[in-house]
Amino acid sequence: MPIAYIGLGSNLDHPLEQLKQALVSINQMNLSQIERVSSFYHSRPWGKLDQPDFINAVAKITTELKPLDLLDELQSIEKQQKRVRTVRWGARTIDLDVLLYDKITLNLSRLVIPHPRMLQREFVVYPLYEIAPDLRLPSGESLAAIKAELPIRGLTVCREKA
Ligand code: ROI
Repeated sequence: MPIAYIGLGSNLDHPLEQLKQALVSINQMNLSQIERVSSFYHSRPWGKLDQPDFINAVAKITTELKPLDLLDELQSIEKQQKRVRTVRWGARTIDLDVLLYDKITLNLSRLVIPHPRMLQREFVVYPLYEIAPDLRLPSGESLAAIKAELPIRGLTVCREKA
């Protein structure tokens, strides 16, 4: 079955609870199952700096949903959790990104895989490495090599477990 990695992030309205709720919903998605979840991480905002800190995590799932159907399911979870899209890179109750889907690359207006900025973001790379240290990207590049070059920028593991 295809394997996908989902990035989760929140910095509004009880971020830890937002992530936990999203994980419950992801596990209830059609034709999909969570295989692993990283620790929860506390991270500094990336992009737009004048907003609250984030909680981030990465989940590994197996899924029989095609990439765009997976995206639809994730966006409907974002909607259930009242995500409002206003400013680019602004605060959000929940953000669910398809980071990787097997070894495919995809370049559609709605969905680009691998996620185009994931390799610059310590709050994606470190949690992903925690649950998939041997991972290689579709390009063949190893995640370990990317992580070795990426500053940690104050990222810390939250004490609370998933
Ligand atoms: N910054 C952090 N630390 N974590 C995120 O999940 C996150 N998501 C975003 C922006 C606003 C770009 N910054 C972020 O979408």
